[in-house]
Amino acid sequence: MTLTLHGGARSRASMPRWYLAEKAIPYTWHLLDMQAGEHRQEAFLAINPFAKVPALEDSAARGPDGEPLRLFESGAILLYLADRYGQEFSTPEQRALAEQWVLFANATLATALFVESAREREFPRLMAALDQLLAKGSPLIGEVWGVADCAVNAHLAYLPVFFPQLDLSPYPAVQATIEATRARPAYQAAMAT
Ligand SMILES: N[C@@H](CCC(=O)N[C@@H](CS)C(=O)NCC(=O)O)C(=O)O
Repeated sequence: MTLTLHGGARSRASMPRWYLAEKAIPYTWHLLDMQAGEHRQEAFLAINPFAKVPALEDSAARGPDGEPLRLFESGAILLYLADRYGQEFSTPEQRALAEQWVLFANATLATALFVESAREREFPRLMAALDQLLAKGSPLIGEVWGVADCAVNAHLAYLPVFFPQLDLSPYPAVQATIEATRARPAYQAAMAT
């Protein structure tokens, strides 16, 4: 197994775990005891000096130091997996569109959800536009579920968990996407730990 994913329970590591499960990419899962501060210890700081999960090691690839490739930031990890192991991109345009959606999810959407001061202003605008885009019921790019869907739908599926009081009824396509995401066996497997 060349890939090792480091993460914590109920952490953003669930996003790359979901992608790996959907694409049946084998990997070793290293669950850090974050309650005990394992992510702040020397062994993990060598992988991510910022002490945050997820982080990925790929012993089949080399970083600039000649050591196995080490990556942090869930978005960078997702895009690397999609490129190298999901074989999602054969043109720069395909890669750019996937990057657009992963950055949208991890920066724009995440801010609208998790930064309280932005939530009131940004959330309804983003949800209304997303609802229209998702209404066609197909993946965000092309016809096959991919990294863009993983990043965006993982954030949408956080909504009922973190904000059960939010009324999503004005956004039926978002609601349907959340339900469909939660029904996927790979998603359930990724969320199980
Ligand atoms: N932008 C980063 C955020 C990573 C992040 O904040 N991870 C949290 C867990 S979900 C973490 O490691 N927190 C530990 C800490 O900050 O001490 C990503 O998407 O990977």
